[in-house]
Amino acid sequence: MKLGLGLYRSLLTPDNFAFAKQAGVTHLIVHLVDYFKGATPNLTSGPPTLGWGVTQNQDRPWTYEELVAIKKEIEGAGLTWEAIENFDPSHWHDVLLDGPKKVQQMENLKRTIQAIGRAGIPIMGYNFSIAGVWGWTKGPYGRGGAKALVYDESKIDKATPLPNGMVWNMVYDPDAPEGVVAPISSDEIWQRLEWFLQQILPVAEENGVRMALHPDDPPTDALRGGARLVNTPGKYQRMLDLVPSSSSALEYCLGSLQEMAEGDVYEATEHYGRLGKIAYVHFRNVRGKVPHYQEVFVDEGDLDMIRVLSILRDVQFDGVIIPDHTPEMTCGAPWHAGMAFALGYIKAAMQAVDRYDAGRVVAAAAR
Ligand SMILES: [Mn+2]
Repeated sequence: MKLGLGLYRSLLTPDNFAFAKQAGVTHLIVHLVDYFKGATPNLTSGPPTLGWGVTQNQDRPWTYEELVAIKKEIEGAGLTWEAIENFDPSHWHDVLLDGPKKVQQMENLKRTIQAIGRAGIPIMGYNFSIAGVWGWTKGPYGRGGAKALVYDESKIDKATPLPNGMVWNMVYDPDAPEGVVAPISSDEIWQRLEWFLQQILPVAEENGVRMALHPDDPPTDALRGGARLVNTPGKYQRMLDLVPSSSSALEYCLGSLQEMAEGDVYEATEHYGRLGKIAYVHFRNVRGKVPHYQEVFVDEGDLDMIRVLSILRDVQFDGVIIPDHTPEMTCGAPWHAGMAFALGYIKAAMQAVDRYDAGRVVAAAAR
């Protein structure tokens, strides 16, 4: 198991590379969608861990040259680029929405996967979602007043329609005509995913890239008129069976899985881990489930993180584990402090499960 950190494009700086290395990180997951465009990054309050804004790539696919330039910087700092996390919504809004540019955007996505493979980046994480990560509130709800996210359906109207020009919680067309996106059924979203997988997976296989799907966050039945996709752990299997491929894998988000109304995260981890389908892990803890849950520090949620790690060790998971969004701590660098806390916890937990007998750890966790 390897320790990683997720960084946004504007955070790919020498200081943040040093921060990562100091915490024992060896691998980076990079979000190339930059939520800071048009606004000054406010690093004292930290980057938005969940995006909202206007996309800016505007149909321009990432190029091989741009990826290689970023890779050089990462490797120059002694780190390894493990994965890109998320397409820019402007690259594939019509793939998600079944819109008129769908085929053209799909061809661009294929070229993007070719560039990613050629650049030697092994994983492309994606979140096949209409509404995206939406409906949460951020406030001083965490331990000791740490700023953390709460999802409470009694406080929102989860059917609030999605305006035209928006998908995945970001605006891709600020000039879209007035109106809202029509409701999307569960069958429709699964058909769209199937078409996407049929198109992308052969190209991913050919180019040595694994496509890793993030589950729904929040994992409700539907959000903003769009049915959700992987909102139970079992639906990950449905996705894998839809278009079988050695390049189809999971961006395994423990927090999202634990938020789901049904399913057992320990069983799921053993199942998907044994299949070798876990591409990388979002290490996040949570208290509660849909329709009401709260993101918490990794040591205090409903999920026994040490037990999960011991299962990952038992199934010989050899990939990268990164902190996910984490409560922000009160200091001059709230985001960095939250990450450092999570990284330190994960590092210690990895050493513990590596060094001590599997049976004893599991037995202790089950008591
Ligand atoms: Mn996640």
